[in-house]
Amino acid sequence: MSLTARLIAACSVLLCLQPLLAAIESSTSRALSSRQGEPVTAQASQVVVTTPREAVPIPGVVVVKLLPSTEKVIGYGPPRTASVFGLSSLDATLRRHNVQRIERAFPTKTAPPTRPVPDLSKIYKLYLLPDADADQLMDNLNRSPYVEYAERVYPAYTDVVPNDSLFNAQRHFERISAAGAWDVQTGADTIIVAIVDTGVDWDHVDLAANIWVNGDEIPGNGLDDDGNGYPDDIRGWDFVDVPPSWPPDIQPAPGEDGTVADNDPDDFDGHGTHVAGIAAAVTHNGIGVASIGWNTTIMPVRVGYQGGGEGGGYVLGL
Ligand SMILES: [Ca+2]
Ligand SMILES: [Ca+2]
Ligand SMILES: [Ca+2]
Ligand SMILES: [Ca+2]
Repeated sequence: MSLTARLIAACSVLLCLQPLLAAIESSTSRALSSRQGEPVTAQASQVVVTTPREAVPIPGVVVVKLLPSTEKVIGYGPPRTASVFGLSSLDATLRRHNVQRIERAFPTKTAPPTRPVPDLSKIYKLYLLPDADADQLMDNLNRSPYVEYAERVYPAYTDVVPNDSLFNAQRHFERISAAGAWDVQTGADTIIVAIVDTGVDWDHVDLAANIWVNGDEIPGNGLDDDGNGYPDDIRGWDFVDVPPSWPPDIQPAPGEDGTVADNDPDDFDGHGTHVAGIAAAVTHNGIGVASIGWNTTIMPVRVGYQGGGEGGGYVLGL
């Protein structure tokens, strides 16, 4: 096998290598699996989605919009304390459901608009006793020939917003509507994402709490306690083992760990740490950045290195 085939090199930045990284990720991830759970990439079928916040209508309130023809009959609205509209069949429905009060939903809109804008003057809030059957009233009103629509009122929840100090500078979350997704779920530490890259700065203050821990491995005894083929792999693995026979321009950078595979997948380049932060920096901890995965678990897998050439980084052809 030629050197070129064994070593895939030379993107100006390692971002160019993400498709390759994704392709080799699955085999590497399987190699590092443990009884704690298989590492996974963020595929939708593998993510456990929690139940969204249940939408519960506000009790005792129904909103109704009258048809324009109805208001021509009854005039433009009752006084604020009224409990009837002044139209016998409609009022009979309100009395049957013990409607206590009628108010305009938009108090300043007391007449139809003179411009071509939505007519808010025909929308009313009906207040019932809290234990009244508001759904039944809504159904009855929707069958009335005087009503355009009737509906329940639901509370509007604010989106989940993390408190990380740099969150407001992370404009990409807006573009993917992340806050809305976080209302549904914010990740889980049971989901393990293998970051197959240049390693991960695993003791970084905004990553350390989310780094995978191999609970089946006894650290520091030189043995492969969990039998997965990697001794002392307590937080991932470093596959970078560039032989000295390779050309100087694709050797690891001076001072960079890169000639012997080992159990320390630390990052000398920075790219893998950046990717890990996007996926699962510790989020809502008041510092640093937010991530998509909040408290999702990161498994550092080092297959790339900084190198001393001009390409910006190299990835091993595994
Ligand atoms: Ca092991
Ligand atoms: Ca061990
Ligand atoms: Ca290492
Ligand atoms: Ca953070």
